Amino acid sequence: MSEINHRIRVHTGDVTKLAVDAIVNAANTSLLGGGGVDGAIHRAAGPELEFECRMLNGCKVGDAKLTRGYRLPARFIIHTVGPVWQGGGKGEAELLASCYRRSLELAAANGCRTVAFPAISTGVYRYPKEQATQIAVDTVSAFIGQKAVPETVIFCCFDQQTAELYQQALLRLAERD
Ligand code: AR6
Repeated sequence: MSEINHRIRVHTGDVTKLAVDAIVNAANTSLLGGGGVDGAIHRAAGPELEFECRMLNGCKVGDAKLTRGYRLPARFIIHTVGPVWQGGGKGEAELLASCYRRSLELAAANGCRTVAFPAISTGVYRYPKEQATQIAVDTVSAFIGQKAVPETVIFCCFDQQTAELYQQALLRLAERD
């Protein structure tokens, strides 16, 4: 197992429960809340979160913005906007990779040692799960391979099937390195 593999974990459960330095939100360009993990994060963080988000003037697809975590156990929330899957020919892969990179850059800039990601774009935005998992693992491993911070990245999967996809991708990564 490579050093990078030791810095990546897979967790099955609700990302709003994790006491980490930052959790990542799969938001939309308005940053004003929605369904899925975004709705769960806004409900758990409380109304102060939307107040701070209103001052951010939205977020572009592939970019990320940081807020406080309010009532969450996590100190910060990094809001990123994944691409809507449109068949794969509209730059979706590069935009999804950019979500992970920009989120990790913000985490590093704010001294976050542990960051937890949900599977961005794989719900309402319909990105095929296997492809999205590969992009998440490749982008995160390339980033942390170059940087000491974040020390640990958690892929927080809502269901066991998604967790298994991540475990398989991490196994391939370990075999490759
Ligand atoms: N913890 C961890 N993962 C979760 C949770 C949770 N509490 N809830 C859902 N997931 P989605 P998207 C998983 O739809 O595809 C919103 O309305 C879920 O099983 O939340 O990027 C936004 O406002 C799936 O694997 O995000 C946007 O409009 C993954 O999180 C839009 O949805 C992402 O599903 C973004 O769509």
